[in-house]
Amino acid sequence: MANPISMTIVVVVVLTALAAVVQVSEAVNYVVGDTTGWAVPSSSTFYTTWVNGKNFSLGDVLEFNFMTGQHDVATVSKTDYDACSIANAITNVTTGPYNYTINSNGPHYFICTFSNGGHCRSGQKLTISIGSSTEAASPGSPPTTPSSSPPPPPPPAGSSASPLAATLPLVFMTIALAFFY
Ligand SMILES: *[C@@H]1O[C@H](CO)[C@@H](O)[C@H](O)[C@H]1NC(C)=O
Ligand SMILES: *[C@@H]1O[C@H](CO)[C@@H](O)[C@H](O)[C@H]1NC(C)=O
Ligand SMILES: *[C@@H]1O[C@H](CO)[C@@H](O)[C@H](O)[C@H]1NC(C)=O
Ligand SMILES: [Cu+2]
Repeated sequence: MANPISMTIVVVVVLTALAAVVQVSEAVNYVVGDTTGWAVPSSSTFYTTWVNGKNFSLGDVLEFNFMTGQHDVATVSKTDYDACSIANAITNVTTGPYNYTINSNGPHYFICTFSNGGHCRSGQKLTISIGSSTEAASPGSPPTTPSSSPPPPPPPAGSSASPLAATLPLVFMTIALAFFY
C-alpha cells in the first residue's frame, strides 16, 4: 500500500487537474448591448462596437434583453445579415428576454426582423464568432497581412486546446508513482 505522503500528492494533483478543467469550462454570460439591451441603437455600428474585444467561447450565453412585441431575435445567413433580409430566417425568437447559448463554432448572425428589416438596417444586428476578439468581416476592405511576416508558430502539443487530455496523463503518472514509492 502506498505511504501517506504519496497519497497526499495524488490527491493534490487530482484536485488541481479538476480545478483546471472546471475553470476552463465555465460559461460566460454576456448581456447583449449592456444597458442598451437589444434595441434600435443610436448608432448603426453600436453592436459591432459592443462585440469588439470580447472573446466568445462555446457554451457562453448571449442574453438578448427586449420587450416581447417590440423586437425579435432571428438567426440568419451572412448574406441575409448583410442585406437585413428577413425572408429566410433560420430561427426567430419573438419572446424576450432570450438567452442564446453559443453551441457551434463559426460565425453567428442575429438580426431583428421588425419593420420589415428596418430595425436591422438601423443597426439592430449582431455577429459574433468564437475564440477571437471579432473583426466583423467587412466586404471591400483589403487584407492587411504583410506578405513578409513569418507564419505564427504552432501551439505547443497538449496546450489549452484540451486541458482534460493534457492533465490526465499527469494524474495517472502520479498515481503510478505513488504506488512505487
Ligand atoms: C418572426 O416572428 C414574428 C412574430 O410571429 C413575425 O411577425 C415575423 O414575421 C417573423 N419573422 C421571420 C423572419 O420569420
Ligand atoms: C438568462 O441568464 C441570466 C444569467 O444566468 C439569468 O439571470 C436570466 O434569468 C436568464 N434569462 C432567461 C430568460 O432565461
Ligand atoms: C480567446 O480565448 C481562447 C480560449 O480561452 C484563447 O486561447 C485565446 O487566446 C483568446 N483570444 C483572445 C484574443 O483573447
Ligand atoms: Cu427590433
